[in-house]
Amino acid sequence: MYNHNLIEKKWQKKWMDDHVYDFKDDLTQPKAYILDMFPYPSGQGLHVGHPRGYTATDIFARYKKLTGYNILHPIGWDAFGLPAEQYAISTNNHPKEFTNKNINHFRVQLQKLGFCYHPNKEVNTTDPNYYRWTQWIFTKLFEHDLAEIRDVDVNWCEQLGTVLANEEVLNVDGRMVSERGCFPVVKKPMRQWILKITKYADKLLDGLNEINWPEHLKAIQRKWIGRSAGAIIKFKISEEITLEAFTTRADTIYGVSFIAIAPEHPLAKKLIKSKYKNTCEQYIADTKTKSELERKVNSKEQTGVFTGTYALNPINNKQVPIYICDYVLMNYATGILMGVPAHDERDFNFAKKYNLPINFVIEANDYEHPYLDDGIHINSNLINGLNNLDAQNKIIEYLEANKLGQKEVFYKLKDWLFSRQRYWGEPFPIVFDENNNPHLVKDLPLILPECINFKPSSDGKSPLASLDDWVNITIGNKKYYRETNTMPQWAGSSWYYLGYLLKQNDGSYLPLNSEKAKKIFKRWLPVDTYVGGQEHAVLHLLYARFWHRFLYDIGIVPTKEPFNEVINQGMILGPNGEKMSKSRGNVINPDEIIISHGADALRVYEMFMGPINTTLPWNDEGINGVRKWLDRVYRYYESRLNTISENSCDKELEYQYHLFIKNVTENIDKMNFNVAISDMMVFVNAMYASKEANFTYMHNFLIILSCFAPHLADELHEMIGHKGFCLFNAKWPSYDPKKLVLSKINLPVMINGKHRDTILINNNASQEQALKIALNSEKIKAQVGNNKIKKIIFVENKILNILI
Ligand code: ANZ
Repeated sequence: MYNHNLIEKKWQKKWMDDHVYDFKDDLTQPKAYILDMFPYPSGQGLHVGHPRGYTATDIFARYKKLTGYNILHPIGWDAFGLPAEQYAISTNNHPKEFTNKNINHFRVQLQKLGFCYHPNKEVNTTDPNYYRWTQWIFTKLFEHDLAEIRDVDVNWCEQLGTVLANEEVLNVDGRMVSERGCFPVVKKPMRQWILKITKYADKLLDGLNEINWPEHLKAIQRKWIGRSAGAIIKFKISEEITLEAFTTRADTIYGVSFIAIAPEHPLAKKLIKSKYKNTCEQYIADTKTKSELERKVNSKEQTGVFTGTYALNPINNKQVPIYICDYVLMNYATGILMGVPAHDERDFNFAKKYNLPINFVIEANDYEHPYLDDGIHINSNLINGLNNLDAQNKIIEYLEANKLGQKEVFYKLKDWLFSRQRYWGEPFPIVFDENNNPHLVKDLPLILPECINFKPSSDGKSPLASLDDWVNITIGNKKYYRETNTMPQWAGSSWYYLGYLLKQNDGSYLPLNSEKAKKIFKRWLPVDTYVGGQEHAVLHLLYARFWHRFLYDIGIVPTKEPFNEVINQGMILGPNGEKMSKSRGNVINPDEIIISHGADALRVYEMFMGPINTTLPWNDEGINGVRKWLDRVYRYYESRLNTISENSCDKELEYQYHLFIKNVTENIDKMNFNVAISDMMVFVNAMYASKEANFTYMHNFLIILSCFAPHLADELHEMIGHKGFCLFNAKWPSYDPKKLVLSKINLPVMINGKHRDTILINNNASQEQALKIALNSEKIKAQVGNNKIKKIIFVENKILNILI
């Protein structure tokens, strides 16, 4: 058994001392930007899930480097924001010192895994030199009318003492809870900063067509953006009041039997006739206690109350009753819908319950259930005989011509709620004047002030609000007060892949808007391969795409999209097949595995478990097996040290070698790392099976091994005579296709056209050689017996037919 502790420490020190992994740009080489989703440095340190994606990118980056690319493969710290702060609070620490301590711990852990991250490219979102540019991007968004302060119904989380973005709220059994910590979330009106991501909805949709992401990931983003094209139709009540309903099914307009308005709609109260006042007001009050999710999810039972008012259907001037219904959501489209029970599930349930007419306007086989599909329109004067799409177009045309409605597009995507009532985030570069108008602070960075009392409060005020000296300032002789909310965690992570490119050796950053930065972006964007967890499908990946597209629009970056290829790595479950968690007691600690089995074994095991995108349980026997294989590799080199030579007479081994290089290269290129490892295993068996110890094969095998087990590979490389050279700087071996011809082949032997045996002969063997071997076979001997051979038909490498 090799001593992994000794070997791994030795090589980590050498790589560090020799600056092996420092980033240098060589413009003569093509670039490969291989990115990991950077971690937030929690106090718990790395778990075994982290090295899965990180090992995959490490292997790929090393492979790219060995095949002649200039690689950028950086890491940094997503250190502002809720998770880091929450953890600091729960362990009674100040986020600042705590974050720095955790970063140091994470860095050491990553080094122990032998990753080739560039030490001179690390970024930290809490470094004022970094967040100066986070703030700068905000100022640009503000200048372009994409950031504004607004009264909004926010997701308020009492336990976290802050508001949350829609993307940070989960639906668990119909209840709204925070993504972090699973705490209850309620709707509450507050004055908040929002970023107008909805203005970018179409650009974000179009951009998806340009990039090489897995289809399911694109589908998640499309669904989240939720583009709905339809029409707004005007239902007149009186000269003063008209209700505007949004529909994606204008073709069903002849089937409308009621109008439904959201209980929160400002017009709702105006529609209530005195006779219905009590029931309606009670209903509106009851709705307030229901969450949006409850109203959406509870799809079986649609309820509502009649207002006593009617509206005119503009297509036929028929009177339709108006109901207040909680299944109509105020914050989607216009908050008013036209009810068509015959062709919509919810409207159907509603009509049944309140005995409203169910008028079919599309032919159906069965008139007992709503008909939702395409079909021939009936009972619809203007559009009888047309299918859905043609009917829709015709109705919209008619409505537009008569000013009764118009085409409209709505999105499920909401503007991005961008402020948090927390301490640990970037301060907004904003001051308000005496009239509460916001103004930009141009002198950046605006440093986050020291704050002893940093814990969140439940009154909705940010901890920074208590710092009177900081909050109140005088500019000229005018009084201003500062914005005291901070930015969410997603701010710093929305552009960090640009931050790496700007990071200088002296720790400073090139200005994001400089000409030099532009040149670097031109060379290095987009990110070629981005690996991370699927939990970021609609959070980070959407926000970062939005910021990037904005930076493209203002001429900062040259590409529309930031990440060309995204790969979601699967999770590693506990040995019992359940998600790893402290409470389940099934957590595997990578530090312990590094001590017991070594970092190389952990890396190879995590890649050998299965394809990178699959979720799999940890298995102790698996890591033991991998370690045994690494020992087998070590023993091979150790035992052949004295017999290594350049000679190669073993044709079988030569063939195996070229086949190995071909297969392993193709598999690494496709990121099939588990298959690449079995290619290595097969080749090690072939090396063992040969009497020869060929220097070239042994050397080139180590170059490939160095991607997976870099410490062991460098150690063995030194053992076979290369002192002081690191394989990181080697050149990927190539194979010779001419050598990919088998040295032995199986030849079928027929007697009188009937298959009798298969013999092993040399490749391209002659008829005589083949016949000689065939006639030695017991099966063939038994057939031929004493018979005279009349004729022989032989096709080289294909067949031998003996006629008797
Ligand atoms: C009439 C109709 C007839 C509809 C029919 C559907 C089928 P998506 O595709 O999700 O955008 N709707 C409109 N505003 C709403 C709101 N604020 N809350 C809840 N539902 C609302 O859905 C659009 C459809 O959802 C609209 O088209 C409307 O019902 C309803 F056979 O109008 B439809």
